[in-house]
Amino acid sequence: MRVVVLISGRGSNLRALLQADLPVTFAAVISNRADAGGLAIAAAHGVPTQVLAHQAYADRAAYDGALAQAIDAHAPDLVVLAGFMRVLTADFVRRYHGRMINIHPALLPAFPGLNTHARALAAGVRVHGCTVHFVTAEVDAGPIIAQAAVPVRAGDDAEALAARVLRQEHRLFPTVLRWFAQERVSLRDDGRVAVRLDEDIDEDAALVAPLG
Ligand code: NHR
Ligand code: GAR
Repeated sequence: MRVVVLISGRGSNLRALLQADLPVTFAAVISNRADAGGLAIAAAHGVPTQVLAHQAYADRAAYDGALAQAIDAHAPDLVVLAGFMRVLTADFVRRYHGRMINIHPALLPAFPGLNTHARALAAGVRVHGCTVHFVTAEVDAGPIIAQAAVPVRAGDDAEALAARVLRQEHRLFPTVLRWFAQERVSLRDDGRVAVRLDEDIDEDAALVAPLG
């Protein structure tokens, strides 16, 4: 399975994917920002990198056209958004229907968009987390593949909560990518996600927070 990863920044999720020893080929890492820390991480793993600066394009459609060309040159089976910070046009999203995923730092459908951790704290939720979902035209509204939850703790600020969520992102994203490599995930025609796992299910499993 050939994978192209899109990033904008630090690249810690990219690093988690690259270090997970997955049975996939990372064909390229593409960033919309030249100063993204993730570019050096990719290079250190021998993965080709490319910068496609959005400022160089007249509008989102022009940028997304160039981005699609850059991606398609690598003939990926899957496009992975790992901290990619640009909203993508509907035409672009349609092109990769069923083969583009994103990791979002909240338990969707709660807190789509930006500044999720501060908003979760303001709302007073006791459980927060991260979501891997298929990308559709509506931002952060695509079919959910998997989620990981963490407790919100007394005294948390956005930074502390973000760090707790990020640790789970680094577990969840490689797990989901492994499922893709094993052909266990698909987006059905009715828009629902099928995940085929053979682990036993604990019917009484629950995360309760706060625990006292
Ligand atoms: N595009 C589509 N069409 N659908 C999705 O579900 C997308 C997407 C593009 C990115 C990631 C997403 C997230 O996980 C993602 C999902 C950026 C913004 C945003 O508002 C929102 C959601 C996400 C990523 N970006 C600003 C913009 O004007 C720029 C912000 C910046 O550069 O710092 O594009 O949260
Ligand atoms: C991650 O927390 C990711 O979920 C989030 O940005 C961070 C990127 O960190 N993504 C978004 O907010 C997308 N809008 P990383 O560059 O270290 O992986």
